[in-house]
Amino acid sequence: MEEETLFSKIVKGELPADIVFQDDRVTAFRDIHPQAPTHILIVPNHIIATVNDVTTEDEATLGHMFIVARDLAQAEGVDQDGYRLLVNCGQHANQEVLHLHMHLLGGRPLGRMLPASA
Ligand code: DGP
Repeated sequence: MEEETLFSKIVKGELPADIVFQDDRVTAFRDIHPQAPTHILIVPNHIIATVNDVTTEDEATLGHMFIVARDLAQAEGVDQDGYRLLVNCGQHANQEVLHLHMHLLGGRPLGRMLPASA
């Protein structure tokens, strides 16, 4: 059996979180260290460690994450001004939690995606 993650425990209700959406495929909850007025994490309910571990069987769930992100952006009132969807993968991206997650960030100008230096 797949090893539990912080986020799989949140999905199952075994750890507390401010859950803003949940269905049979994905769960969305507020980031514990928000970096913007809206900072929500959208995770697949089943554990996919990183983008490197995605399979074709995950396609529908990953697509669904974008639908949920769109709806949450609207619900949060950030859809018109714009927002950022971000997925970190691995060490160089500072992925902290090995359970694939999409960050939804908005509510203020977010600046450039990365500093200008390559
Ligand atoms: P990343 O660097 O992409 O792996 O981002 C992990 C995010 O997860 C980070 O912004 C902080 C957030 N986070 C870590 N632990 C918890 C937790 O227990 N609860 C919640 N709500 N967020 C967490």
